[in-house]
Amino acid sequence: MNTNRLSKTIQQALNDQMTKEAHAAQIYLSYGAWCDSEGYGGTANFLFRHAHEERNHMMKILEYILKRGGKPTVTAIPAPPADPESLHQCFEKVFQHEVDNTTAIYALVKLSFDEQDWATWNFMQWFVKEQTEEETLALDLLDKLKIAGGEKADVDMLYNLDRELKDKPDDATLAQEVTEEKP
Ligand code: OFO
Repeated sequence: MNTNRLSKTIQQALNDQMTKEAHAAQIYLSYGAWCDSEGYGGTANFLFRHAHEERNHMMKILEYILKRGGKPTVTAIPAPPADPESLHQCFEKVFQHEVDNTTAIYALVKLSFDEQDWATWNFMQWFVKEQTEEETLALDLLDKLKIAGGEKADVDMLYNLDRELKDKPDDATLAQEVTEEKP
């Protein structure tokens, strides 16, 4: 009797996404290590916390495959990309990474829709919302750096920005949470 409620294609796609989340954690770890080695300890702290979040995303998918009667396969994680050359480039890479991840999440949503696997479609909605939040967070980093002067930001500006990031909340406010009283 087949007790796996996931099709082969969906299970494979979920498994690939699980590895992508582990890869994302490595990317944040690696950028965090670069930041710290360059003296941006506050930004490193923010990125290390984010690496932890990505591992949680990985665990959610692993657990989902198991709970649907499937079998996750833990594979090797690709190496993170090369170090950034500046804080500005680091934030750009973070933003681009999140956009790429959103594309992968949307592909999984579409696949589950096409297969009429509503359980997986429903599960993936959590990730759709999470990606909106993570793109907002990454855009916010770029905005803050833009105000500080972008590539031309001076040492004082970068110092203050770095300190601010140490305590930056891990969650962004989404548009649907906004009210007139709390824009
Ligand atoms: Fe950075 O997000 Fe996972 O899914």
